[in-house]
Amino acid sequence: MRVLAINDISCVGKCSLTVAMPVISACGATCDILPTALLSTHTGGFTGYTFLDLSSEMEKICAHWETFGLQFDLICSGYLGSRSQIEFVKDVKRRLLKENGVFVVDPVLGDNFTFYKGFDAQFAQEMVSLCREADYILPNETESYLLTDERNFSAALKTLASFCPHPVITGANDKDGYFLYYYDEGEKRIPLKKIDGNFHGAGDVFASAFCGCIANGIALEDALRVTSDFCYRSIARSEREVKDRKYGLNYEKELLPFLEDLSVLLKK
Ligand code: PXL
Repeated sequence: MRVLAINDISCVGKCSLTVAMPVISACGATCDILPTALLSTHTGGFTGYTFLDLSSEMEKICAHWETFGLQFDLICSGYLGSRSQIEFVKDVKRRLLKENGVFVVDPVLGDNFTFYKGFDAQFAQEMVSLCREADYILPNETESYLLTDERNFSAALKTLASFCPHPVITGANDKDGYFLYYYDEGEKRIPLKKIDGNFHGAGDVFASAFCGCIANGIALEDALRVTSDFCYRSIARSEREVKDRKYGLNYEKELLPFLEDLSVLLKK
């Protein structure tokens, strides 16, 4: 199973590729990478970070892979630095995804009902056009709002389902609790345990573990349940162990129990 993770390298802060590579590899899949940008840290909470756009390298890297016919079973995209990169990812899907391959889009746009630095409404609209090409999309509650302009989760999910067959809203604060919403021939909701606060990088841990499950052929509901459990345990551990939350989740010691859950599903 060969996975391509398209995301940035934030050297410090445990997000994007520094999470995708260990988590997807631990699930037993090959995780190749197409880096979109190189940053000294992520943009959420650090100041003075460096940012090197890698768009021109991305084109050359893909052209080289085509010379020897490289193709992927699953492509997942995350943080994209510009509207032209979104266009390019559509092109990568057409050129490098196998015929029955799976395309997962984490529409990284923002958190706490605001855009991350450098993103705006026009960028969100471009992200909608990428979501239309995906099999699964993984917005958080802020991103579900920024993509649909809808704060009601049932309504947002319905709009997201008009973009792609399997939207997943990864954590939704509803009147009656905290839920994961997903669409699988109709609206489905899984209750989640909630730890208050903002945990940077949690979306990347979720997306990576989810892709690891899907790459192994795990059914959607099972994949969402073990992925959410892994995220919850990683957040709970981080709440205890991490003083400064911009440094990301301490997910590493929760990998083993997650892989045990995954191996039970693989024997099903
Ligand atoms: O975790 C999402 C993310 C990924 N990559 C970069 C970011 C962020 C969120 O702030 O800044 C560079």
